[in-house]
Amino acid sequence: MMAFCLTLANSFMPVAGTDIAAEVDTFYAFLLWASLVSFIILIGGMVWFLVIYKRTEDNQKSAYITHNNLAEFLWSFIPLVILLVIFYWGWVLFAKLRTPPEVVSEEIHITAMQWAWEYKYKNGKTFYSSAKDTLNVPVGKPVKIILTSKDVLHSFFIPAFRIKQDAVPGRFTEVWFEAKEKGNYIVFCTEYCGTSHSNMMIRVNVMDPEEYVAWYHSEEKVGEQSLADKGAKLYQTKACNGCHSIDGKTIVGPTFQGLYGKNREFESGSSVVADENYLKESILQSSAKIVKGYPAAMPIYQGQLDDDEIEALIEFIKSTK
Ligand code: HEC
Ligand SMILES: [Cu+2]
Repeated sequence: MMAFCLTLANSFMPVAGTDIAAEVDTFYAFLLWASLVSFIILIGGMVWFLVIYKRTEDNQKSAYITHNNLAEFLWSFIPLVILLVIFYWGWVLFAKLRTPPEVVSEEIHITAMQWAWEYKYKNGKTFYSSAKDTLNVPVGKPVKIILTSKDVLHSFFIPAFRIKQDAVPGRFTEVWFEAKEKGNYIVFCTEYCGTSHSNMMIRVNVMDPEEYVAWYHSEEKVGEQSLADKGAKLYQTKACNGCHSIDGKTIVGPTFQGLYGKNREFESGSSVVADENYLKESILQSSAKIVKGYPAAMPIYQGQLDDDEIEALIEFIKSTK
C-alpha cells in the first residue's frame, strides 16, 4: 500500500539519480497525499454540509451554536502537528542537500555566463558548454561544484539529482551531489538570463571512476597548468609572498598554511570561517575585515586581478595544508 502510494505520487518525477533524490521524492509523495486527504476532508465536508443542511422551508432557522472547544482544538492541533512534521522533515533534507561531505572526490569550478557554462577542473582542464561538451563526473563519489557568474544571475539545476543553486556574479556559491548510476543527465539554467537562455541546457555525464580518471588525466581540454600551480605563480608575480608565507611563519600578514576552512577572528570582534567568499573578499578588499593581531597593511587588489586569477589564488591557498 505504502509502496503503491509512493510509486503513484512519484510517477511524474524525473529519474532519481542520487540517494537524496529518492528521499526528496518520498517527502513530496507525503506532501501530495497529505494535500489530497486535506482537500477531500475540506471540500468533501463542505459539499456534504451543503446537501444535508440545505434549507427546506423559507422560515427555517439555523441552530444557534457559539463555539465548540473540542472541535476547535482538534482542527488547530492536528494541522499544527502535521505542519511541524513537514517543517522538520524538510529541514533535515535541506541540510543534507546543502552540506557537502568533509572530503569530496572532485571540486569543479563552474562559471555561468550569457549563454554558456565554463567548467574548470582542479588540474586546469577548462572548457565551455557551448561546444556541446558534457560535464564529466565519476559515479558514486561526492562532487562539489563551486559556482559563480560573469554577468547576470544564472541557476544550476540538475532535476535528476534534485539540486538547484543560483550562480551569482561577484560571489561563490556551492552545491554537491553523489550520482548513483552512470549515464547522461540534463542540466538546466533555471534563472531566465536573456535571449539564448535555453542554450544553457547541458548534460552531466556520470562515468565509471576508472574511465573518469583516464579522461581527467588525458590530453583532452588540458589546461596549461593546474589552478593551484597558476595560483602559486601569481603568489610570486603579484608579490603576495612578500607578506604571506606558506610554511606557517608570520611575515607581515598571516600565513596561508592551513588557512582554508579555519575560523578567522577580526579586529572588529566578529569572526567567519575562511571559505571561498572570504578569501576572495580578503584578496580584493583586505580592509573589509582586518585579521586580529595584524596591521591593515595589505594593498587593495580590486581591479588588478581578474576572476580567473582570483580563482587560481584561492585554489593555491586551499592547497597549502
Ligand atoms: C604589504 C603586505 C601584503 C601583501 C603584498 C599582500 N598581503 Fe594579504 N594581508 C596582509 C596583511 C597585513 C593581512 C592581515 C590584515 C588584513 O586582514 O587585512 C593580510 C590578509 C590577507 C588574507 C586574509 C588572511 C587570513 O589569515 O584570514 C588573505 C587571504 C590575503 N591577505 C591574501 C593576499 C594575496 C592573495 C596577496 C597577493 C595578491 C596578498 N595578500 C598580498 C598583507 C599583505
Ligand atoms: Cu543562464
